[in-house]
Amino acid sequence: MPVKLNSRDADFEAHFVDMLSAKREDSADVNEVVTGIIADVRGRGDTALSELTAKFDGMDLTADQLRFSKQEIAAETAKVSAEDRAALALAAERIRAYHARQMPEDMNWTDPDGATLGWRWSAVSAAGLYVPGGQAAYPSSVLMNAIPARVAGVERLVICVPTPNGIVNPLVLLAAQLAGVEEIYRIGGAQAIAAMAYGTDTIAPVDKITGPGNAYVAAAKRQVFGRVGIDMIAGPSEVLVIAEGDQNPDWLAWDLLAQAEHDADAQSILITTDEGLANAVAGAVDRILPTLPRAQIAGASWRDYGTIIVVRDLDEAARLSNRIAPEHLELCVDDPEGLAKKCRHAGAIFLGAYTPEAVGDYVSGPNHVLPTARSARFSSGLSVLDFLKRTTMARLTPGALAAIGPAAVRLAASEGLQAHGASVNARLATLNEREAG
Ligand code: HSO
Ligand code: ZN
Repeated sequence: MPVKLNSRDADFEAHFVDMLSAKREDSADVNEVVTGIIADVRGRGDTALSELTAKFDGMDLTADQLRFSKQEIAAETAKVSAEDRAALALAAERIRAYHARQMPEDMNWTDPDGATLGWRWSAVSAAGLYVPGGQAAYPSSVLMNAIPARVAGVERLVICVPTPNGIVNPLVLLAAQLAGVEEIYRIGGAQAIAAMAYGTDTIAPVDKITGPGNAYVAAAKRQVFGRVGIDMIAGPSEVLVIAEGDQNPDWLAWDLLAQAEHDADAQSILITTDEGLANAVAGAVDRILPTLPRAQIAGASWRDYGTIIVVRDLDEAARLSNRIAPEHLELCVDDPEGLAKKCRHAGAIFLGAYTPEAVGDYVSGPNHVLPTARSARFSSGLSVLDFLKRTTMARLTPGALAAIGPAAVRLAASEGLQAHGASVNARLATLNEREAG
């Protein structure tokens, strides 16, 4: 049974804290296995990749078969219906347009001391995108990872996707094609992450690895971090819906179930000011749930983590929402913009009854790779910034060095760093001589 809470109840705070601190994922400790796999790929390269792919994915591949050929990609993508292709193309274009607006500008100014300062953005040279195989292979996630990289200006993009027993999702390959990715390898797991981080004879290493994966992939991303950049380690997905009494209970039930069907560890929460609506939504979920093909997954999520909270007013809803810091926040209220101003900690906000999260998962444009497990308190969803880095710039005129250099000399002396001070002083001395002469 989902948890039902009322903020007027005396024990509400204790129950709410329980809900916040509930651990939703018992991620297996796979660190040792992953360390072994990474060492193996570093040591034996493509030979290890072929062996591990035979072992885990039941595929016997020689090194030159690890990469999908142009002909294979063409043959697979040709299987996609015109309707699916058009839908994916619309999604790709909308995601591209949204992310194009995220590109930050370089800055440059001259301060009163005569120092010209600024910073410049540049893209990482090569990025690797991990795409899970099987059921969790979402073509939409390929677009959400690859398009921001492209928009940022990443020159080389690589995809690794396992094909257990040869099973390929043609839509994944089409999404890659729409995002302009041609370098695709049929490898998965920790071995794919190791290959992208360290490189093999066949796969040149990348600088940044993004994309979701199972416990092995997550552990591998953690272990190669530092050698390469990574995006984030995503936990199970969550939605918080805040609704007023006049909302359609069926619509809200579908929204909660859309989240629940992702994963038995996913969490769907409804906060409402109206007890009647709370009951109506709970009833609608119970009615709809058994009809879903993924009823088992959604049912487990709703039973174990589903939560309905009745609150006094929307201010209280916003305060609770900020404590939850949900990955997705739907505001099904009359003044969603007004309420959104009070909701600071959320990965993505969906305003109004006609903006279900599902539209954001695919086609609205913002990224669907978002901070989970309350990490929206301090982090953001995937964006072009994840594929860019900043280089700071400074140029001093002789006058600027004369003005601020002496302070550097002082600080160098206080840190006991003689050469630092001398490097500035040598120049100041020349300037003084020039002035004297
Ligand atoms: N809601 C998921 C993304 C997704 N939904 C992909 C459908 N496909 C995490 O934001
Ligand atoms: Zn989704």
